[in-house]
Amino acid sequence: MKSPLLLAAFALAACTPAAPASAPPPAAAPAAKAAPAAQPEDFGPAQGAPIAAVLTDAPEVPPALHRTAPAHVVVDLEVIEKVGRLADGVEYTFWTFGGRVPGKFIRVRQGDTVEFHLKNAAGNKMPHNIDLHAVTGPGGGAASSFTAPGHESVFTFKALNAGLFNYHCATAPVGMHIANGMYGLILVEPPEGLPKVDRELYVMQGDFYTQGGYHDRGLQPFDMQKAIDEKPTYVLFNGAEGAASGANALQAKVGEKVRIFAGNGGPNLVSSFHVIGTVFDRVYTEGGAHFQEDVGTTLIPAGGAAIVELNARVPGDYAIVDHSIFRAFNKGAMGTLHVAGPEDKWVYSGKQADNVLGAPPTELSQPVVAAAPVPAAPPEPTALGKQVFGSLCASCHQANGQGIPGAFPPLAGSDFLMADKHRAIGIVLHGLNGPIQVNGKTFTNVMPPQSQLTDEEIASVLTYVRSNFGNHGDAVKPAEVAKQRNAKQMANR
Ligand code: HEC
Ligand SMILES: [Cu+2]
Repeated sequence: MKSPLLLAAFALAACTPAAPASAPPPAAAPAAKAAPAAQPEDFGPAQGAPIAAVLTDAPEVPPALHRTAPAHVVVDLEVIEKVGRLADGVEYTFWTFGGRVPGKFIRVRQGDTVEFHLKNAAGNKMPHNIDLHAVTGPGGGAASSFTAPGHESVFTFKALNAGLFNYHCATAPVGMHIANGMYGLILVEPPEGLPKVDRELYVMQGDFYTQGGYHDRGLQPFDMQKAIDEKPTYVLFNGAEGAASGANALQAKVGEKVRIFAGNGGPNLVSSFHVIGTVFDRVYTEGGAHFQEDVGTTLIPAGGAAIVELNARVPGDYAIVDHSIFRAFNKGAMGTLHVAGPEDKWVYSGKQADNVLGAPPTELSQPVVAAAPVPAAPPEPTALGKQVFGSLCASCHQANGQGIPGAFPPLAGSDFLMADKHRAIGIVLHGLNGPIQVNGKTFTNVMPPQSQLTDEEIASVLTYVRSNFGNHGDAVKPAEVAKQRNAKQMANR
């Protein structure tokens, strides 16, 4: 007996104009084949003359389409291999879709017929292709777009699914092509478009693998082993350190609804995408059709994307980070959203007080007025002292000993440090629990003891800080450190 489903399919096929005149038996005509016109993703034929797609470099986004019918859209994208800035003093040979990293932003409408022209510039050394995650077809287009330098490949696809999609080169070694910057985003708008916002921005993260270390200068070659080990030297927004901060910061105004198309090219890392000091009112997770609301940090997979929206309400600089946070502070994954406009104290007050808490004043809290004695010839800072300072003290007291107001007192020009050599030894050995006065400013923080250092290390680092950063003090000897260490140990017996 025939199943009711097959019978229904047969009946449908019989009354569809596209069906063959002599209908084959139901078993040979599965439902999907029988009624192509009834597929929900068929948006009808392209209307009007072909349209050239507007392509933009980050952080610009092509304007919303506002089209009411599918069109035949032509995308012209050229691969360019070129040396560019990775960080200050650091250069890299990027392979790009359109001359920059990330690649050009492409915007089409669901149902569009997209005629894709991939050009590989004549001066390039490598063949390239493109895999667009918005494409339904082998390799996402890669199977039809392998292109030698000086050539152009053409293929056409129907944008069946709406969403924000990653695209990338998929030529072997694929990871290397992506690591060199070959990725970008394509937005397929739903027919009704995305809800209106005041501003749209394009940000894309990528991890980079250089043979030198972070900030090692010069032209840095790609390091395949680091890439295989997934140990990037840099994690960057928009292809270079500072490409989305400082003079390149993303701009918005108070009162605006801001939409960020956030991609992650990888090749390896997934991104813990966050904009410090904001909440995403909406996140179209993974760039898909549905949104989640009220999100702090969203995960963007390598080869993925997310659409995030926020209301700019309070002026200021908002750091855009990969909240896998060492990447932000030590590998470059830091951008800025600058919001300009009037304050809204109702939403955020700014600092209202700085109150002193804690223990009653100790002897250390007495202001030190005596100036440091100036010896005739300050000792040469030893290499050891400089090294201990750089690897330990500088993390709190800062690279040039300038400190951080309200948190870490300065060692540079510090009256407190210079007034008493033996007290300084005691501070490094046993730590310090304020309040103290340094150059007229009160500090009420805690410095942990650094007694893991040897007598020689403590003597060297104190000699170093007491004879650098504008200080002119005499040397500290290891025997002086040993004496205090032993005295404390005796006292503790
Ligand atoms: C974890 C952070 C931290 C590290 C690491 C650290 N310090 Fe401090 N240091 C502090 C803080 C905080 C204070 C102030 C404590 C207070 O408010 O009472 C301080 C105070 C001092 C002072 C006295 C105040 C002044 O500015 O003269 C000296 C001297 C000093 N540190 C030297 C060092 C040296 C040398 C090292 C490296 C061996 C070092 N510190 C490492 C946090 C640190
Ligand atoms: Cu490539």
